[in-house]
Amino acid sequence: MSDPLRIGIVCYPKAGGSGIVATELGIELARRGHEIHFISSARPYRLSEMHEGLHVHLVETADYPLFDYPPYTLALAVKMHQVAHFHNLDLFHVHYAIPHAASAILARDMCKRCIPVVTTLHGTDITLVGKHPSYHRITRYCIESSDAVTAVSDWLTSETRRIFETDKSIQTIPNFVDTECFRPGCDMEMRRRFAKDDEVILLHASNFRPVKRAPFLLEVFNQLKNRDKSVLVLAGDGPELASMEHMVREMGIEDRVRFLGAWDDMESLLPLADVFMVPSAHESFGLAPLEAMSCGVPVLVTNVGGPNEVLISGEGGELLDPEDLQAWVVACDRLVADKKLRRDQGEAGRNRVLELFAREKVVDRYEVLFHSLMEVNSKAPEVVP
Ligand code: GMT
Repeated sequence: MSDPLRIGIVCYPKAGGSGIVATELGIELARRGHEIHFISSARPYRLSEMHEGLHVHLVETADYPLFDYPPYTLALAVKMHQVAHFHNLDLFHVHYAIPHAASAILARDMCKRCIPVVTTLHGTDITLVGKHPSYHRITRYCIESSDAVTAVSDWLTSETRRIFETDKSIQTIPNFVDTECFRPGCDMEMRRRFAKDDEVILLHASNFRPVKRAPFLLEVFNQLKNRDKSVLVLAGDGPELASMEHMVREMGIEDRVRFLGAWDDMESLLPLADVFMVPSAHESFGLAPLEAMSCGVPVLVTNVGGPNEVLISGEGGELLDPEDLQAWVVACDRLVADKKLRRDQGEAGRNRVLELFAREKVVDRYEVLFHSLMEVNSKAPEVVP
């Protein structure tokens, strides 16, 4: 084993991809003997059990009548500084640029020793929030001031360079999945809670934000030739859900669409599905389809962004133009009608995940990066307080 490190990981605690990746990374690093300190506003979702070497530090914001909003970014910087001081951290690894990278840079400046900051860009921190005029300059500053920057796909790396006109070195390290946890194997008893044995389950899971374009799936479903042989299952919670319930009633397809709400146990739900669908306007990576592929479920995914690096059309599913309704209807009908095609695509997808996105291989790359920063740091002059 390489030298154990003490790492402060900052992430959003909610059920979003960036928080999931940060948490799974921390768990695996702790398993490898590193000491991991999660610093967040709440216990990270997916951190369901504690393992040796894992610690959680909650950020507390103090409110005051003068504040319109309590300044979380500052409270986070202070907590990071405290954790670095009391636990002698070697580095900070922050997930999602805003505001985590800004807090990390402040915390690094407050520390008497030099603690490298690794910023991992996940997607909307660049493509939606980071490019907003209110955050553009600070996001660029944070990217350029980080000691190392990673992005979850080559597409996100080049979008970052384009949007921020920066030539900062950005290393692509893709997302990963625990292929033992996310594996094929359908629990028929559980499946019967959603569909009859001869019905096909089409599944979508997301945070139902506009970028996911989940309402489009209702249009696809409504036009399927094989609609009466299938059930559309929608897992997750978010801003577009209420209007989708209304659309379902308008379309008269209530008996074929199941809304599950927020769903924690994705590794049990995904293997029940026959097809997994994500028609987003863009995805920097697409962690949910990766987890579906790992479960041997064929996916239909947007062809805008990182999914082009995760999937090859015909090997695990299809990449589709998110605006092309007919293409989605045809691709979906084809899979609904053909069980063998679903099985072949599912197997090909699982093999691709095992080859390229298995947790062990990807976490090795983070470990190499962290150790390279330690080497650079050991050669840096002492910072005088
Ligand atoms: O925007 C979201 O849907 C959530 C966001 C997150 O950070 O929680 O997801 C982004 O990061 C994921 C993990 O790296 C990626 O798999 C998603 O593709 C990405 N979302 C988008 O780019 C829309």
